[in-house]
Amino acid sequence: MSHQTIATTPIAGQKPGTSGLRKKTRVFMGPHYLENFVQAIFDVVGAAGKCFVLGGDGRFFNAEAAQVILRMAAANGVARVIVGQGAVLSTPAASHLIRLNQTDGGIIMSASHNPGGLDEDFGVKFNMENGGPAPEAVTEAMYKRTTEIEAYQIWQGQDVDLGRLGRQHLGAMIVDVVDPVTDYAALMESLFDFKAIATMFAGGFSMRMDSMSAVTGPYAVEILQNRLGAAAGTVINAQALPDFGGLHPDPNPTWAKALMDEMFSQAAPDFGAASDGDGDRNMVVGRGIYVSPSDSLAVLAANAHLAPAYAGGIAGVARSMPTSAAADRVARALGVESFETPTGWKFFGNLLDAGRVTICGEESFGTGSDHVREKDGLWAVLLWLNILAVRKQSVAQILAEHWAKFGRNYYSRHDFEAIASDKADAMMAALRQSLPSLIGHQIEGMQIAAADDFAYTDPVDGSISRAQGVRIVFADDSRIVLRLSGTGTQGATLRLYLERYVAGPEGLDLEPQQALAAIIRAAHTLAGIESFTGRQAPDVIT
Ligand code: VG1
Ligand code: CO
Repeated sequence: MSHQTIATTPIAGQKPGTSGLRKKTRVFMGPHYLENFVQAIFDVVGAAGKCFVLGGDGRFFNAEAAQVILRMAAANGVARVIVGQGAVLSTPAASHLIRLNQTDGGIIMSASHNPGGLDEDFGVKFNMENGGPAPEAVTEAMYKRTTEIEAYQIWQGQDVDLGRLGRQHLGAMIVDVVDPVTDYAALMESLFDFKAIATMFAGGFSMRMDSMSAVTGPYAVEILQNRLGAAAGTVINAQALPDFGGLHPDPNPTWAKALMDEMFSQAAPDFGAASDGDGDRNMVVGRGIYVSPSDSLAVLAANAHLAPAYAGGIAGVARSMPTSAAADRVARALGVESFETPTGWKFFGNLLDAGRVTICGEESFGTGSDHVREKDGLWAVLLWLNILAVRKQSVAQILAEHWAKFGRNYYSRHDFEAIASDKADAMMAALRQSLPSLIGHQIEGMQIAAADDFAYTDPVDGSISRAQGVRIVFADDSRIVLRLSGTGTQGATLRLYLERYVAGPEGLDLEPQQALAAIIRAAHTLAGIESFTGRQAPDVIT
């Protein structure tokens, strides 16, 4: 083994997006690419004497990248790294290990819901000592460092045996290989009433969990089948594959279509769920009824007190700006604070650390709480199960009662994928320019009451994040939001978010696309989607 200082030059474009640096796998495998970024991480957060967690979602190049990161950590003077066996950790499990072991942070290898494989995507992100994604100021500093990097440190020599549990050494650095599931499963058991859920399963309650050939397979099998007694075969696509079986590990009605079909069939189980590549997202489906993520957040907030961990009530609720306002109505009814943050889990960290909120969520199938500092797919599934076990009602009944009490926020997101970046940028620029003139404007029989580009001032540290998405709000609180994705690796993805509130008691059972039809038309007209991008219809509707 020898310590080497390798000369390098900056590589353009190593700018982390909504959730870390994501690129094509071949780009990450290119000369110095991974090394430059990892050195930039160590240069910004420090390495000497520190302790980090390391793991990833098991996608193609995960294990090789882990060896490089470990050899660089050793050469940079890191004292100890806690690695998931096989270099695998779900994102929430990694967040938990950082907190449990009070480490100085962690490196997570994942491109989450993006497909995996040699010709697909890879990603790396850094989480802080609170377990949460690095805030913008830190990721900006990492990016800046990549633009001036001249060398990186690495040990040449042997690999760590990541299949073997227990302690090893790499030079002077300790490497502790841990089971990826054990600590996480224990955390879940400490939060929820496993006895009540197990009793429900024992009573014949049926469930289908689609792990989408991604990281949650072993977690879901251990927790749902082994600990809670759900029938064998409850978890499908339970084996994590490096290319996710060639599918999109994105838990939404489009990519989890087999699950949707089963849940809407004659033989549907009582409850269905799916999770994404790195295990932080969840989709929840009842027998014959889909739960929109925004509604799921609201229902979880309204019912969290039914689970032991939240029996004392919740401090507050936070949602990302494009997420529907359904959760705000729950917060108001509970008499707790609610917050609207930019897209991306990193914006929830300060609010969670400060104890201002307990439950957070995003419209993109992400919900979580103060138990970790990431969204957590299985956590959401277990909270739903806990609620179902206590209320002894179906998902459909719970939603119907929720809407009857709070009204319904009809909601949908339309994604237009792989648009030429210059066209998407031109569309957003023109839209931003037109905002002041839109206020008071009539369209589709509705009046525009407000139009702006969302800027967020963090209530805890005062940091400001601008240009987080265009909001067009109508007089009846209906809403159009447009922003460009920060997780894609090819061209631009336009996300169009649509929302309309109906107070009830009439009109609570419409089909969402129909309920939103006028708002969808208005969005196309106001943004000129077709004239700028050539697209008439979205690629994915959720
Ligand atoms: C998307 C979602 C966002 C989520 C992010 C990371 O970002 O919209 O809500 O936090 O993915 O999720 P964007 O910039 O593409 O809209 V994950 O599960 O991919 O880490
Ligand atoms: Co994810």
